[in-house]
Amino acid sequence: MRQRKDSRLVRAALFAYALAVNRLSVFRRKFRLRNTFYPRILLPFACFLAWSSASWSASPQQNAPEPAPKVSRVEPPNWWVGLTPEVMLLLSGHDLEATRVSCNLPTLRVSRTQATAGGNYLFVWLKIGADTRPGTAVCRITAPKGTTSFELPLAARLPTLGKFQGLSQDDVIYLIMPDRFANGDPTNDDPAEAPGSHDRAKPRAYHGGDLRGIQNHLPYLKELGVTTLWLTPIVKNGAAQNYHGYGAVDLYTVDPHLGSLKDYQDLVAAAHKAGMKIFFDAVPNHVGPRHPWVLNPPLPDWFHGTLQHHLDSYSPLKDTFYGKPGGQTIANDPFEALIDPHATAAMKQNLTEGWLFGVLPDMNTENRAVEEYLLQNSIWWAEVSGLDGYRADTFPYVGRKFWAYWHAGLRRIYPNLTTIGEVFHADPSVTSFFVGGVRRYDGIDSGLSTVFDFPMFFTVRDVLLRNAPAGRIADVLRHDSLYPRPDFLVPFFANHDVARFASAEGSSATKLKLAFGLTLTLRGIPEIYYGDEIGMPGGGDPDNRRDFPGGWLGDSNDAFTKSGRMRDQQEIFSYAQELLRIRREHSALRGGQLWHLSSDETAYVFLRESEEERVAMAFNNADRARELRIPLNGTPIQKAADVTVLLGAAKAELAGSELRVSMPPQSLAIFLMN
Ligand SMILES: [Ca+2]
Ligand SMILES: [Ca+2]
Repeated sequence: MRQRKDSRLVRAALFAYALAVNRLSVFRRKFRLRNTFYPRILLPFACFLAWSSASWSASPQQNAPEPAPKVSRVEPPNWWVGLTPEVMLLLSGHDLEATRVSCNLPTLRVSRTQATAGGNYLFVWLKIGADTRPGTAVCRITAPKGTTSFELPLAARLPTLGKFQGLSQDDVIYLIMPDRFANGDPTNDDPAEAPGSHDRAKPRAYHGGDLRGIQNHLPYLKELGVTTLWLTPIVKNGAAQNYHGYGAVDLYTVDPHLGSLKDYQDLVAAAHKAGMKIFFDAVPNHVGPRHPWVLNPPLPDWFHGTLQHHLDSYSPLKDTFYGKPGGQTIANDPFEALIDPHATAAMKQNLTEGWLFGVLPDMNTENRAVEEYLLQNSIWWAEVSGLDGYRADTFPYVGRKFWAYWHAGLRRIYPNLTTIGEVFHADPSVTSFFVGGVRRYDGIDSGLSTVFDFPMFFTVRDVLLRNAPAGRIADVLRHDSLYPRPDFLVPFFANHDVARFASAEGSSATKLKLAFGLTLTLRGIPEIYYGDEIGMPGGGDPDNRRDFPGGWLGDSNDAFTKSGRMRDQQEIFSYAQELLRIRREHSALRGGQLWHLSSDETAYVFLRESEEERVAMAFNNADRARELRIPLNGTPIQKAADVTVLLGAAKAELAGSELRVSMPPQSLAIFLMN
């Protein structure tokens, strides 16, 4: 299962690019490890995790349990009437070999139970009759060693108006890592249950940012002009270094460093009040290595494999399999086999059933109870908070039947919810395959609303930082025909898994502005990574997750306010703000059809056309001024009589059937065409 390391080392050595844009989040950090130091570091690291997880979870079981059934936990902890006809409860405890479970409300019916793991778990499927009234059900468990009971609060649904909104092309997403944005509540910095986890001097420790901090700065985000906040996972994580949220130990609790469930509910409500939306980062592929399930799974096949015996996620396919000698795949996982109708199960299994990086316990999403658990968990977070959509982590690593089931279950209740999948790949034929709205060769429609536009991400960075031909932008865009809804794609130039744009080799303030300009005018619903609007620096993970200046009491630089921003921060901020204002004021830049006008080695010019207006965007990547002559015959603006510059230092005029644009070096301009 680890035979791939040599070829990956070769790939890493040959393709510095893969390391320059390396995808280094919690998992992505391990990706780099596997490319460079895998045998030396990752293996001992995995052993350490296994050991620490073992010592952490096993200790409570060393005491012999009392000889009577006991319920220590109920998941979900509460539910709603009028939401679903049935709820599957997962009870944890001991001696739960129930012979009978019954609840005190006559409209609740226990349809089935299943005790597992020697009585450590009990599944209870509870039918909720249509005439059930809100209240707390008390359910009694009869087992061979005695009886016990548990409670299940069943609430009425709150009004749904203004919740579960989903996205439209009017939206702009802003990605926040809550631990690194703003500290709104210093009392939760170092929770008693995770002593010593807080240390701002350590890049992989918790820094104290929290949900309250985000809520406090909604006015700043509103002033910038973004509409939707995607927060990296807020569920409880189990290790001091899991500030990023991708190592869950409890899928029903807010991480205590970030605040309480009430804080999350307050944040969503405050965002909605401010006309903004909140996205939740869902991670059904895996939990953290310290999740108690790892040593004591609710079912023998709760995970794909066990801690001792599992596949890792590395594809057995060599790059040459698809004729890419030397590993032409760049900084992404080899998802090609997953979209290939001719690939055997063996060629796909590591990706969908392997433990990510050989470490992260992979949920057996083919198991019906696991499916149900994960869907209910997502319904619970939506219902309890009113959130507006899900970002779906590591999308290709999860079986497609699961995604179809998950989406169908969510959409039955929340038809407008938008979901955005992470498919970290440069090839649009790969990314588009995972989007829903169409049945693929396997007969499955994943249900996914859209994906992040990773092909455009790679291209924008290549063009701006490495002077790749500007025409490559048009080359990505021509593949839009592969997507059911290309107008819903999410273009971006940075996220929490890659080095900050401002610190990438070849970058400059000018290039950063160009990255904003392209991302905010191309089709789709753009995403901005927190701090890029003030040109925050940072290398790979975790350096790309520095604290937002001004988010902590005593920060000498407060970039949340105009007076506190340094001159270079303000320069980028006002440029991004201006672009967002222009986008807000011009329907063509949000939902308009995109037409190529001209494209070559260093320039790309395109038009956005809505019913109301036509807006042209010209981009010159050359380090010299350029005069562009763009023929307009046969374009939607062939009868244009007037051109007005909305943004940029370019000059434009109409001459006969031509648009003549003179552009300064490395510049971008937006024109209104009438
Ligand atoms: Ca805090
Ligand atoms: Ca998986």
